[in-house]
Amino acid sequence: MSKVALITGVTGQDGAYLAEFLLAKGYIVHGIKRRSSIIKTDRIDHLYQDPHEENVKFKLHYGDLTDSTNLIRIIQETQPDEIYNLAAMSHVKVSFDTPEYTANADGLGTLRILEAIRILGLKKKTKIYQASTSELYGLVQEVPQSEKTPFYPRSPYAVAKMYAYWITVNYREAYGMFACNGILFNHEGPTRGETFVTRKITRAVAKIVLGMQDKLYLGNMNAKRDWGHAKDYIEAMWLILQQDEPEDFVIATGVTTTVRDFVKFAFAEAGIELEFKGEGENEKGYVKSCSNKEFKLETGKEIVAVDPAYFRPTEVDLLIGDPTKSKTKLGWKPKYDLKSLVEEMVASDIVNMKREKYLKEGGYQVFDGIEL
Ligand code: NDP
Ligand code: GDR
Repeated sequence: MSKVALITGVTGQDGAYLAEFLLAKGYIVHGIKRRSSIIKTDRIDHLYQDPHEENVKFKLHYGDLTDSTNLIRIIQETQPDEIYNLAAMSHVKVSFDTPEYTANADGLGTLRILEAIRILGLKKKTKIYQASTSELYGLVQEVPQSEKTPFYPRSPYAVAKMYAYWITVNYREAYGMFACNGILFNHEGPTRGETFVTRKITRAVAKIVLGMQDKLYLGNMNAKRDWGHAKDYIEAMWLILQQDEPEDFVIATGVTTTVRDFVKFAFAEAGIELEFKGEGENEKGYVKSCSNKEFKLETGKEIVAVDPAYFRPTEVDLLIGDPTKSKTKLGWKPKYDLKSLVEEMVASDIVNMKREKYLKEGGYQVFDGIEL
């Protein structure tokens, strides 16, 4: 008998990778997606199976984490062995603009899933993975950050996720549920949302070298993040639910890098050496040399600048995770390092942007997104 998994947030970066991973393991995968005015299933289109056919292994359901009746019904219908709660308003900066919604979806949404399991009498059957985050550590208390490091959240997003973290622990302790937190540090990839900093940078590298954009505007380039690849991290989610006992795990690489260095590494992938001058709001990045044979950028050209609009009211300055527990207990080991991550993201965005440029030049309308 195939195991059954239910993924909330299946249309997101992690949800799509996880669905693919679980299908390859022989699971029947149910995903919850939100209704939207245009179809936004690009990340899972390659997994789609016509529901009219027999033996369908991947099924989508309309739903929302803010609607308990809907969650109870879907969980009752699908009777999952494993639930991966990945759905969230996941953008830290946007959470300052939509704090109440973020608390509802990211905080109470988790409670709704846990309660649904309890109401439906599934607490002995269904294991739950909660997508917790390194944002919980917020204002630096100690480095590297481990499962024992105290939390000090610095955004409405992180505060909502802190509720989700503790309600998961509480339901485990109060009702004996197999409910676990994966405290995942930043993880990226070619399908990362376009407004997270890594993808914003790799898209800009591609657009700048192809002459489609002049400059990349960023916020705080001094922030340091422990960046890994989403493909490695979704495997850890699965491993967490395959343990004998429910526990919480930090998933990280243990290496931290500034946003500025990520910018340098990304442009270097396209053969452009950058030099930064100035400080704070006046810092700028210039072309020091360009060895790329296909694209030419003139030396001294200013291609990176700071826009304070991207600063956050309260920032998380330094994240660096201690993955010792996940390495020893889960046997988890990432396959990607930062170099191979940046390489893959830049190469993918150059292909994406070449296609976009070609279509535009051919007179086709291309939805380009809005720079945020
Ligand atoms: P994404 O932003 O790419 O995906 C979020 C998903 O949640 C999307 O499918 C989105 O749907 C869905 N969603 C948002 N709000 C709701 C709602 N109210 N009801 C139902 N679905 C909703 O995030 P990631 O894939 O990067 O992250 C997955 C999870 O892991 C998130 O909870 C995130 O907070 C957490 N996390 C992520 C890390 C990272 O570095 N990527 C690190 C640590 C934690 P739609 O497509 O319709 O917008
Ligand atoms: P983060 O990711 O907030 O860590 O949350 P993001 O990529 O948005 O920011 C990382 C750091 O880069 C700085 N930064 C900018 N960020 C964005 N988005 N845009 C900019 O122009 C810019 N310039 C500088 C930020 O200030 C920050 O310090 C991600 C999300 O996936 C969360 O859901 C997840 O929980 C955490 O990672 C772990």
